[in-house]
Amino acid sequence: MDTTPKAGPKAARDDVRIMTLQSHILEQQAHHPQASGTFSWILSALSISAKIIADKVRRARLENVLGSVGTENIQGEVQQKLDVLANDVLLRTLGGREGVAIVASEENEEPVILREEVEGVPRYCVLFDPLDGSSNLDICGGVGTIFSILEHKGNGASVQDSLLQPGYKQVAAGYVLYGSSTVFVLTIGQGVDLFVLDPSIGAFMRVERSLMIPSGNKTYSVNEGNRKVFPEGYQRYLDWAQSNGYSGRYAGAMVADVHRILLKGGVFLYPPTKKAPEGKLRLMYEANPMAMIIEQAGGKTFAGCGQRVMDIQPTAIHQRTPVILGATDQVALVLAHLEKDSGQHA
Ligand code: P6P
Repeated sequence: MDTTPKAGPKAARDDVRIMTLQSHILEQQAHHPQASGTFSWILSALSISAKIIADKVRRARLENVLGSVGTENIQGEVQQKLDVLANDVLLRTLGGREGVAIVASEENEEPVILREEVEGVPRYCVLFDPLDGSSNLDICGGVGTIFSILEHKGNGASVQDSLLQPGYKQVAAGYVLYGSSTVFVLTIGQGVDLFVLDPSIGAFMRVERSLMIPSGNKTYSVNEGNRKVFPEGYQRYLDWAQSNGYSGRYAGAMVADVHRILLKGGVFLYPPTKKAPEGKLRLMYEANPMAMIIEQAGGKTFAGCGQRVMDIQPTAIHQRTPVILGATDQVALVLAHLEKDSGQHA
C-alpha cells in the first residue's frame, strides 16, 4: 500500500461546507462507486463508540466508575473500570457491523471472531486500544481510543494470518482524544482529517483536512524518569536537545502526546528500557495506527535506528516495540544521535 501522504487540494483546506464525520465518510465512499458501504459502516460504529465512551469518561466520577476493577489485562496492567466499559462498548458496536470479521483488543488476550468468511463478502479486522492512558482518568488527564483497520484475508486464511499484517497494510487508522474537547482523527490513506464533537448536536464536525505536521518545533516527548536506562544514543540525544533550547512535554498518554505533535510538531520517544527491552508500546493497536497517521501527515515513525514501524512483520498480537515518531526534521535529529552508536541499532 502506498502510504505517501496525499495532501488534499487547496480547496479541501479552504472547505467551508458544514461536514460531519458521517457525511465525510459517505463523501469518501462516493469516490469508490463499487464500494458496498461495509467499510463506511465500520467507521460509523467507531464514531458511535467514541460518543458513548466520551459520555462515560466525562461522567466517570459522577457515576463512580473511576478506579480499578481489581483485575489485570493480558499486559499485566491493572484494568480501570472504564477500560472494561470502553472495551465492551466497542465490542458491542462493532459486533453489529456485517463487515467486521475479527476484533482484537488490548483488553482481550485472544481475538474475538465475530463472523466466518463468506465468499465475495469483503470483511475487515479491527484492532484497538479502547482507553489508552486510562491511568490518567482519576486526575482528569487526556485519555484516548486508538484503532487500526486491516482487510480480512479470507480464502481460508487463519485468524493469525489476517491479524498479523505489517502496518503498511492498514486501510484506515485513527484515534479519539477525550481531552478538553473530544476529537476524532482519521486517515483512510488520503491524508489526515480532524473532527471535533459538538455535544449540543451529538455530531463530530470536520474542522481540519489534510493536516501536515509543522517542522521546526524544538520539543521532545519522553518519560525522562527512565532516562538512565535508555540506550546511550537516546541519552546523547537528550543531552544535545537540552543544550539546544528544547522543551519537554509528556502527557503519559500516547494519544495526547501524538495529537500535540500532529498539530504542533516535535518528536515522541518511547525507547527500550531494562523493564521493557522491546519497548512498552503495542505494535498492532498503538504504534502502527499512530504511524499511519503521522506518515500520512508528512512525519516519520521508526522502531529504532533505521527500522520503519509499519515495515515490522508482526509475530504476536500483543507484541511491543520501541517508538520514535514526529516531524521529519525532529525524528532525523534523534536518529542522527542513535547512529553514532557505532552503527548499532538502538
Ligand atoms: P509510561 C499508557 O499506559 C501508555 O500505553 C501510552 O499511552 C503512553 O505513551 C505510555 O504507556 C506511558 O508509559 O511508562 O511513561 O507511564
